[in-house]
Amino acid sequence: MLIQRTLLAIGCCGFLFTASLFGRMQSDKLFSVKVMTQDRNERNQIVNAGIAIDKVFSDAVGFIGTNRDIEKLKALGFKLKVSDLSQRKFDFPSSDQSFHNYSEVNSALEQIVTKHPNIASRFSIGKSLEGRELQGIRLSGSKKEDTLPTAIFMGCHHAREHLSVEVPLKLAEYLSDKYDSDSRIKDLLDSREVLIVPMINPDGAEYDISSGDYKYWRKNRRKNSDGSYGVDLNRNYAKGFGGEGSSSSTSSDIYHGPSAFSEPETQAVRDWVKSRKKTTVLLSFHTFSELVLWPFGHTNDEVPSHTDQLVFEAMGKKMASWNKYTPQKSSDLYLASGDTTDWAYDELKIFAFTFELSPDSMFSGGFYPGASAIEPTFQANIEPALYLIEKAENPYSVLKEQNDPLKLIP
Ligand code: 0X9
Ligand code: ZN
Repeated sequence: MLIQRTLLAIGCCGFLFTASLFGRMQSDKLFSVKVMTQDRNERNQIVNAGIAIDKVFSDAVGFIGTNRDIEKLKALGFKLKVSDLSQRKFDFPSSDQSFHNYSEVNSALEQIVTKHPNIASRFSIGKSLEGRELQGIRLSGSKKEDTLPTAIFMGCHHAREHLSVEVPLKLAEYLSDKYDSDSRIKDLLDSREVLIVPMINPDGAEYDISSGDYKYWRKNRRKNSDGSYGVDLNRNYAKGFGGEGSSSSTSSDIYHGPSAFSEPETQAVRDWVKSRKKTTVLLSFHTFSELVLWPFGHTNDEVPSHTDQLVFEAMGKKMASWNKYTPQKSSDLYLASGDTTDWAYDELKIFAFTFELSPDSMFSGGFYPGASAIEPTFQANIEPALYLIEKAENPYSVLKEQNDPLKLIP
């Protein structure tokens, strides 16, 4: 079967990765790798080898990895196309300055509160491993906590996914700026709580930009027992912990950590989300690939409630009709165990989604698409976000609307 795989004819220059990785140890050298795959089973074989897939194509997957990853996949019989990232210098477009680092995120949140003290307040859900406050913003016309239906938005579980910080941050600015002038937003915020934590993994995000070059860093900055660094926060939640699509190898980009919720960042999310008892919907922003994903991701099984499955599908497809992303059940992409949304749904019955934001592929900038991607990506996701906030009142109402011919008219 492997012999039938054809090598994709792509020249190295076809890759648009722009990373200067001088100073890395030889063993750390990074490669962009395209692996020819025929189906989901083969994609799952790859994640089970400890690889963090970045992009799924119809006939291949792409990832950033080391020589060890490449050798593992070769031993499994996969055909690969490898491009050495160290040959490429990262070109710093001045426009990348408009991405927010950790302290800029906090200043931006503070500015919103200063501008809109009537509806906005800051909060912290806890501290990162290196002691950074995991800061968030609460937006609501009501001062009373935990009385109104609540929608939660999070960004940046993965360090290098900087666009996933910008979109929830812009959402906070948008909602607060429009409150006085836009009756739809005013009505929504007067009848809901919106909680936004744009940077769940500040240690990783800061590390990724710490040398002036992007480091393609994904995990947090846990020093593991063998001296390697990082736990994949999106493999560290409890549901399906340690299962398919996660790795027990500390050096893997999808290392799940020593136990479920071993990391302060995921503990903070767990305790905070659990404490917000009126939460019905949640959206965790990631990049990239332009996908709308819903549980389960750790198993090919459907969620146990058929009604909930229909709600996930209806909401996911509706949101995808606006941002034009591909809607699908997470496990149809590839299996990944221990992610935020499987836990939030399983434990708390929250309708929890993952968005893989723009760009659509590594050929259009991958994790580092440049700041020109911020505004269009945000614009594409305003309507999905407002829809989610609206449906926080009663997610099950989407089933009725689906059958209501009047609501089918856009
Ligand atoms: O693998 C992940 O954690 C997410 N993709 S990313 O490229 N941002 O790392 C997807 C998580 C949910 N997906 C699946 N269970 N397949
Ligand atoms: Zn991610």
